Amino acid sequence: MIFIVLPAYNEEQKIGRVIRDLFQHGFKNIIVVDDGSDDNTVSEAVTAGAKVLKHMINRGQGAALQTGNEFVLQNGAEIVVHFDSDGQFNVNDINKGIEKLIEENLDIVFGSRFLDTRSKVPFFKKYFILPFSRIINNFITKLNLSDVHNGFRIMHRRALEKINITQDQMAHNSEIPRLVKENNLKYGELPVEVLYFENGQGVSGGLKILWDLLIAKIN
Ligand SMILES: Nc1nc2c(ncn2[C@@H]2O[C@H](COP(=O)(O)OP(=O)(O)O)[C@@H](O)[C@H]2O)c(=O)[nH]1
Ligand SMILES: [Mg+2]
Repeated sequence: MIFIVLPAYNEEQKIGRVIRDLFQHGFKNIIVVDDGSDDNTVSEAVTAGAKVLKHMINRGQGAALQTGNEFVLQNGAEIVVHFDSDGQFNVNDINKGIEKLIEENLDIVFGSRFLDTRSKVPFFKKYFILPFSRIINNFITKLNLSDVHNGFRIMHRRALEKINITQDQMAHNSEIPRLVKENNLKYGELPVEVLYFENGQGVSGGLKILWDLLIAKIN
């Protein structure tokens, strides 16, 4: 069984369309983890037909993914896809990733916006935040990933059973690769499209990730 997990925080404008798009592409088990949104994310997700799990307070994307992972594991997932609920990813990339996972017998596939030319990554993100992050991350995790802050990933049950996310905020982006290394899991990278219609986290978000990462390392 394939599950899609969508972490969501205040995504009422976009989440309905993302869920409908996933259903139209034949995905059936769509799990939204709402993280204490104070807008209509939950009702939009329910109306679009997703199953919604809720955190009563905002705990962060990492915590939401762990909630989603535990739920799908208990419900018989063979494969789980982590996918953003703001419409920045392309649903057409999912099947390519699942095929790669199966054909190459991988435990986890990481999405990367740097492996083809579809993503028009904003300048500051492309040349400052992400390269800096990549150097630190790959040093800490001992994995060689081209895109360390990409929310698109596909995990086989084998990886789900080993990867327990304890970083509630964005530092799970380095925790997951570290656990992949520690558990000797087989990984690959998939070119994925990331659409930019706004600036996402911007500069402060990027700095916050670096901060989380350093704290995680010190702890
Ligand atoms: N559950 C949860 N999801 C979050 C949180 N912050 C962001 N997200 C979701 O994670 C995804 C990516 O977040 P976004 O802010 O767009 O990050 P970016 O695109 O990587 O800059 C979106 O689906 C958000 O709704 C959070 O605190 N909790
Ligand atoms: Mg986004």
